[in-house]
Amino acid sequence: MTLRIPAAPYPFATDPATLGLLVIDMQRDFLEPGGFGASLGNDTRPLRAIVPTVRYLLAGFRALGRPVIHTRECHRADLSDCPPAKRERGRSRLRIGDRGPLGRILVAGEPGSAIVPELAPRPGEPVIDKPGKGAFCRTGLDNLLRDLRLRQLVLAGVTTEVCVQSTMREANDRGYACLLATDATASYFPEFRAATLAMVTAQDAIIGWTAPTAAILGALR
Ligand code: C5J
Repeated sequence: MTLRIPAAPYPFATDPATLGLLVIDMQRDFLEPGGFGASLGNDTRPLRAIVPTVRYLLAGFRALGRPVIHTRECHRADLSDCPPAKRERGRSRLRIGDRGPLGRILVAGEPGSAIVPELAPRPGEPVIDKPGKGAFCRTGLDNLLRDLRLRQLVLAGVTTEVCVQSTMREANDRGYACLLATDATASYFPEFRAATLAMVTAQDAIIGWTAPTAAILGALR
């Protein structure tokens, strides 16, 4: 069965049996004051603002019985998977692995690395911990998607131009057709979000498609 989801730059044709939802890095470290994003001087409010929409998208996929996969950007406690070039980047006082108000920054198992409670993974939903910006880098995501027989992804999460875009590009190169939910993704920089939405859809979907959550769920229902 092929459905057409109204999307930019043209409708996204999908066989829902091959479609899953990938929610990127909706973690306290990016969304809350005291976390990694805030330590870099960012205002976290634009990221918090999309929580209800991501929740609605999650609820839609769960109700349809389609797979939902979550990611978290975080590192092992010994930082053995954090390249020095990543840890040393920037001029912030607090670095990855340092103790901040939400525990050790971007370290697995610390309070800051958790997905915000409103979007908590349900039992059985895979959670991919990733040391990089792209979710395919040094993770088992590709194998997981193959095991689940997924060939198409709806993407949501933060931040649009960093981890979401990196992951969408990696997925596209691996042969997955990607649809980014425009109102379920956010950036600390609204202009970077807008630029990303424009650049992924340019040249007749060079990286993929974009559509609002209501259009995605409306077509799938
Ligand atoms: C960043 C992310 N921005 N999840 N991570 O460092 O986009």
